[in-house]
Amino acid sequence: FSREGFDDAGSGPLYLQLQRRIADAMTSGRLAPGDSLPAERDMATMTGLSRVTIRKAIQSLVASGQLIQRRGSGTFVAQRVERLEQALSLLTSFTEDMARRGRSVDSLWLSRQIVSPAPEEIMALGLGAGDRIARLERVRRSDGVPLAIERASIPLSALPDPEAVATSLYDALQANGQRPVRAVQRISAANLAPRDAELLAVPAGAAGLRIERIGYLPDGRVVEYTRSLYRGDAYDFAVELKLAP
Ligand code: 16G
Repeated sequence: FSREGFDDAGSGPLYLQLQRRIADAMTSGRLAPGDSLPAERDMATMTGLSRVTIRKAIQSLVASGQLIQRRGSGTFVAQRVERLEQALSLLTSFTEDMARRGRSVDSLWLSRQIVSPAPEEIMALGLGAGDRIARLERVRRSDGVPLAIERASIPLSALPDPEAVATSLYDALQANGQRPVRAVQRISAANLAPRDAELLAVPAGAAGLRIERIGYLPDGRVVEYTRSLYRGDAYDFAVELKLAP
């Protein structure tokens, strides 16, 4: 960003001129998704505009979702995603879903621990007194774009070593002969709290889908209790309906 080209007459308010210039840089690819913008102070020096003007231009791009502001670390170009259509009737893993689409996967681990279960985990997993669980929390990404935050609770009988999960939880369960064969899933709406929005690189308060999956083994025991937050701008869930009997 330089001083050149801002004009006091004719081209509209200065903040709009700057806003247009930032938007052009995003369209042309000079500012790519995930790139950070210079600090407000530096932008003021570069452009000769006041910090108030800079802030106004940035705020309106933040409000329209084109820029993301993170406390303490600055302003970034938002990552746009193509929407993914996901069948609701198939019991697949995130890794399989993405592989089928020819997309890469990786995870940002938030935590991976053996812990004493919370009351809701004891209920969901049907555990006995003193049982411990593996709790895995990660941000699931595909082609570098964060799509979901997942918190999985697994009985230690099915996953004695949480470190055994390299990429796919279901692969690790499969290796122990403990992959779920049936699951019940619940989806509800949620506005993303600031911390979750930050992890998913969307504006705070953006629409999300809270998904809870309880996965069962052939003998009916619960092997997985997973709570996820999916980006609302990234997923369409689709299911085929049949006439009620
Ligand atoms: C999906 C499942 C999640 C499961 C994970 C395993 C939903 C809402 N969630 O993300 O319950 O734990 O797949 O994926 O579909 P992985 O084998 O790639 O770790």
